[in-house]
Amino acid sequence: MSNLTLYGYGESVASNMARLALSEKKIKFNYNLVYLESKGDHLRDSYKKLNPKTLIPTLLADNKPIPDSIEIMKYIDKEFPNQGESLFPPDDTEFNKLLDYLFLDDEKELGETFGTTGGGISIPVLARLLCKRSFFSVLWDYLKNHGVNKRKPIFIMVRLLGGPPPGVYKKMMSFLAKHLIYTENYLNHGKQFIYGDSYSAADCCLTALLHRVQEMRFYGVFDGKKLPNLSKYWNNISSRPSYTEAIINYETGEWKPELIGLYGEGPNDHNDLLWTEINKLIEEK
Ligand SMILES: N[C@@H](CCC(=O)N[C@@H](CS)C(=O)NCC(=O)O)C(=O)O
Repeated sequence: MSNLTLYGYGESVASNMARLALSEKKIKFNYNLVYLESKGDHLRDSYKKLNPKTLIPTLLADNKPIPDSIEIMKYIDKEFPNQGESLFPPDDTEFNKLLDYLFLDDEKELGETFGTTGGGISIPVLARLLCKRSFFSVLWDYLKNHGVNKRKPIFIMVRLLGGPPPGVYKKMMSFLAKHLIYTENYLNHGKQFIYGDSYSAADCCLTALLHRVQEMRFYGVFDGKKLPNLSKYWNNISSRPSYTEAIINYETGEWKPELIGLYGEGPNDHNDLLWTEINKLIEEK
């Protein structure tokens, strides 16, 4: 059996996807916490050697680094075929299309897919964490060390403004509304999981995304009223042991105070806008 170490961060959508997969496959691993915006641990040379894009997660398997959540899922599914859930159906174009839509694709624009929207809706918290560091250390670190060129100006701008650039978060609400409705309709198939009757890598992605929706205090999405399929799906998926094991148990605690600072005990300040967008789409149908 290989010796596995995961490099990840608690409140990270892509790390949650990989940890869910490890949990569903009942695989034990060592864990290395890499602090992102608040400290910039992922931008250090030692981590860049493992993951040249300076993104998390990375799985170290017998000293071989495997960057990217989907690659990690593929690797463990192949290495441990008879353990836990089987995450990938044999070559299936429809499944691959769904996965492309749900995973956090760092080549795509924020909002383009559900996966990248998970990053977009997180910006208010990321901004506050970045603001724990001086503007010049963020500027220097991201310009010099970040491995994805198109992310550099985004993080620097967000640090400068202390929040999302004007209009960007509003735009994220219309993307999020669109993706929630798309997923709600996809689930019209009435099956237990997003790709049918068995749990798959697509569920790892969707669970992490829906958790982020809830974490960012978008209320009413899972109350069963307007999006009944999503609510049913969420109840099912969040009651699996993997949800606690892979997501809740790994929270660093860095996000909670920032969310309270942003929204107190209430909903996201764009919650009403999200619902205006969702209602518009429901009426158009
Ligand atoms: N395609 C990658 C995306 C990974 C990714 O974007 N990770 C985020 C955290 S969820 C990250 O490392 N952000 C830090 C940064 O870009 O500086 C994957 O699925 O693993």
